[in-house]
Amino acid sequence: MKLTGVELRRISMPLVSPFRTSFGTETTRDVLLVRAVSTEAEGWGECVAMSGPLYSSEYVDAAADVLRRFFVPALAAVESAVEVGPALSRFHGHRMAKAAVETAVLDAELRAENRTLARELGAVHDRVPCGVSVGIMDSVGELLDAVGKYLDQGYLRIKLKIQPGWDIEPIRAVREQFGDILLQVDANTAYTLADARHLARLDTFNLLLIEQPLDEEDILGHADLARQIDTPVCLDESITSARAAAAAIRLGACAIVNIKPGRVGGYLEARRIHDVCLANDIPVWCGGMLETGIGRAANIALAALPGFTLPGDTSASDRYYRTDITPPFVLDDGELPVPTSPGIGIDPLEAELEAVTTSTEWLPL
Ligand code: OSB
Ligand code: MG
Repeated sequence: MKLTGVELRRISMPLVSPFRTSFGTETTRDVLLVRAVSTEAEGWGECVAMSGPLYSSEYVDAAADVLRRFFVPALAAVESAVEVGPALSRFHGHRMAKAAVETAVLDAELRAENRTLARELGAVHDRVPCGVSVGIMDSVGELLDAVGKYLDQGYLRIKLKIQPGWDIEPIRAVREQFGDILLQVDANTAYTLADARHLARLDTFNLLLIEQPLDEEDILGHADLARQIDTPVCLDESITSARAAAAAIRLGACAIVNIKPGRVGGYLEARRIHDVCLANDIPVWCGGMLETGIGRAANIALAALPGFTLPGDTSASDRYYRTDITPPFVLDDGELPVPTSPGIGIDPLEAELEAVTTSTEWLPL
């Protein structure tokens, strides 16, 4: 496969409702899409970087810049997706940008060979169970309304965003109102080890896990915390590679791992993390970054691998967007179907894509 160029496309996607976390509130997703064009096929990748460096150090303008100036020009001799990582390995960091372009090349390659991403990665299911991530709200009443609506829609697991001042009370209220549902929480690094005794108060709520309570670099802190609380600790932000996952597991910093392909540099590294976790009996689940249908399709393929034993943040399109840029993913009995067409298995809808596009840039190779 010979790459002829890469298109960077920025789109602006209003969310159906503001999504509030401990690091900020998102009302419109500013997404960078990457389209890799080869002599035989073209492929898509979605960059998960957000508008500001709040979830991680990456942000969407930086991703576009590093792709334009460094990554795309370095791909001139690349003939396969497995060559993208090595071609970019001298550049530090920027895993979200790397993931987007590697995914676009992988999608193009798989389409050219008429193979699906799910099969390529080693998927063993044709449907995946879905959870939903519920943001911080202004009141507990508002939260209960939101959770009730999602449960009515069939979501199999609820994740509550928490932060100091929004933890015990909303969790207790959800448990009291909805009983024995699968329930977990995500702090996005909002606590410190000094909060260990406070976080031990969550033990009584029988949560599936607490996600990333401490700073992303604080692996030892998570290991210490894990010894002081009964709720299983899950890492998100800290897991930047298979090597980081192996270290966190060895140190006892996590009992469960959230795998986000964008955060770790792509689907090939995501599969390596899955393999490391499976070999260590560490359950994994597929996280999300409020993706459009492009990123969602690929995430669902990954979530169909055997180690993904917990429902993911792989919600239906209408949880995020009134109109998606692809045919929507629709929840069926709490599950989404794994795409069966070649590559990521879905194509953008031309009119919908044009309607939300704010800029495009063609980078010839
Ligand atoms: O920490 O998992 C997170 C969204 C944006 C950034 C970080 C996170 C999230 C979510 C929502 O929790 C996941 C989704 O539904 O896509
Ligand atoms: Mg998280």
